[in-house]
Order: sequence, then structure tokens, then C-alpha cells
Amino acid sequence: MAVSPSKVGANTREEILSQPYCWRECFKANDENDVFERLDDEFKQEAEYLFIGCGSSYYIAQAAATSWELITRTSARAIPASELLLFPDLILKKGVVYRPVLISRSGHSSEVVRAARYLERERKISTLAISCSKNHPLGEIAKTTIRVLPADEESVVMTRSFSSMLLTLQLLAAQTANRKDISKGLRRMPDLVQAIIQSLNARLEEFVQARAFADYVFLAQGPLFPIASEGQLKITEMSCSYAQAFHTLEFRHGPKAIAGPDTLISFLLSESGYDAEREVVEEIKSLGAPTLVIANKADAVTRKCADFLVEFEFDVPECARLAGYLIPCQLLGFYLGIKKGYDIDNPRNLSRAVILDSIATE
Ligand code: F1P
Repeated sequence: MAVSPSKVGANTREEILSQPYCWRECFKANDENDVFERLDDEFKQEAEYLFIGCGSSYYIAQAAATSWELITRTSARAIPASELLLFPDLILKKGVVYRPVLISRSGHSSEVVRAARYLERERKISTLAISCSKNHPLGEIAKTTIRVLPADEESVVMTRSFSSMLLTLQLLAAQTANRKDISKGLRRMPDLVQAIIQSLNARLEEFVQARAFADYVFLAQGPLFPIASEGQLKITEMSCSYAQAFHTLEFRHGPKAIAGPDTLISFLLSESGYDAEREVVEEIKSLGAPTLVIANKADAVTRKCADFLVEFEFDVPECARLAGYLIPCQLLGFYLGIKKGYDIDNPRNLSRAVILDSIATE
């Protein structure tokens, strides 16, 4: 059924723009339900955190694992659920105490449900799940489930569910490590992003209308790399365009061959690696590639090299800013899809969850 032009992507657009409000609601719900206090006992003992998800939720797992290591200074890893199902010996080592955290907006993705069943029932390992839905198979299997219900979406493509589950896991890390500076910074993100999201939305819509690109690259280091990976996935899901993600300095080692006038290179610049990453911005600009740069603070060189610059100036700790870097990536994918005439609320070939008839470890 044809969708009227003004209605195309209405759900996805509203879900992207509602993120600051949604984050506030999620923080409030978690506080009212004492979610973190109730978890405290189980999180006291030393363990290796194993963040597990599929698709966008796998990139949440990667962002949560890097945040966990930076905030708590204890080890954490991220894996796609399929790796645990197909190569368990590569993942679970003898003598290591694991704390698996299963991430799934729907709680129905077969690989995540089967991973929970395998961990709980075959390996007798207690699991924590986080989801945006109320009742689902994952919640029936995991020992404890955090529900981030205000973040659920109508759309297939994950946007506010991604940022809300990530912020919740980051807050859990800060709580576990008693890092009040990080907790405070995370709780300031709704107001900080609220102040810029409407102007950013208008600027990106205009940028996409004015320019044409053949393909897309996202570059980032450290805790921002999972956000770059999610950015390429948003472009792919919402606009069916070809997008890739690399570590920024890795781009020089071969992939740089594709840099040219038709490839939009998006840089998610960190604070910790800024000087080295900015040199890549300069180099890529000199090759004639259009650049989109997202930074917390940009110097004169970066301003000169950026065709589109997002400068946050958020005075919060670096790892508390991750959710903000997502917004321009989501909006870029959205407006590219609109420009190509796609029905973004129902993207080609995709469904809200991947339900498989059969997979190994049945
Ligand atoms: C995971 C997922 C999404 C993807 C699509 C299919 O869902 O792979 O990341 O965008 O919607 O499902 P979930 O396990 O987080 O519900």
C-alpha cells in the first residue's frame, strides 16, 4: 500500500528524535524499579563480562564491553550470539567465571534465546538479559532481565532502543564501579542532546538533499568503533546503500584506495586519540573525499577539512558521550533512505527479529 510522502518513515523519524525524552524515561523507570540495587549482589563477585547480541544488538554488546572495561577496569568481551552457539570452545575457557549479558530489543531473536538456554541449562551459568519488550522467550530463560520498555519501537530498524539499552548498561557499569562522575555524565545526556537534536536534524536533511554519494565509510577508534559499525548498519538498513566501518588509522592500510569524490567518509573523532585521528581527516580530505566529522571539540584544521561538522562540546566524561555520536549516523541513514524513496518503517528484506526454524545446539 503506497505511503503518503509526508508519512514515509514517520515512526522511525519520531523514534530517532524522541531519544532524549526516551532516555529520561528509561533512567526514571530504572530508578523507580531499583533495577541496579536489585542487581548489586550478583554483580559483586569478579567475573569476565560477556556481552552477547545480534545485528545492532551485537554492536550494543561491543559498545557496552568497551564501556565496561573503561569504567570498571575489569575485563569484558562482546560476541555475536552465533559464535557461542557454533564455536563455544572459542568463547568459554576453563576456570574463568563468566557474567553473560544477553542483549535483545525483542527478546525473540532465535540465536540470543538459544545462547541463553545453552548458558543457563547446559553450562549452568547465570545470565542477565536486557530487552525493550515485556514478555518474551529470553526473559523466561535468563536469571534476571532488565526491561527498558519506554525505548521499544514500532519500526524494524533499531534507533532509540540501541541508545537506551547502551546507556542503561553504561549506567550499570558506573554503578558497579561506584563511578559517580560517569553516572552524573550519563544522566546529563538527555538534556545535552535535547538542546541540539532539532538543529542537527534540519542540517542533516539539508546536507543529504544538497549532495549525492555513491557509498559510505565510517571511521572511529576505541569505544566509538562500535558506534561507527552501527552507523554503517543504519545506512545499509535504511537506504540500501553500500557502507563499511574501519578503525580510523586502519583506513590507511588498504581501504583508503576507495577514497574519492563519490564516497562520503564519516569520522567519529575521539578525545583520547584526537591528534592521530585528525591527521587521517586531513589526509583523506586531500584525496578529494567528502567528509562528515563528529567531534566533541574540533580545532581549526578539522573545521577546514569537514564538509559537515557536528561539534558537541559536551562537558561530560568521554565514554558518557557515545550515545550522542549515534544521532547524526541515524539521521544520515534516515534522510538517505527518504531521498531514495524507501519505506523506512518497513525496510527491504528485514524483520523486527530473526526467528530461525533450526540452528545448531537444538
Ligand atoms: C536484532 C536484529 C536487529 C536488526 C533487525 C533484526 O534484534 O538483528 O538488530 O535491526 O531488526 O533483528 P533484537 O535481538 O535486538 O530484537
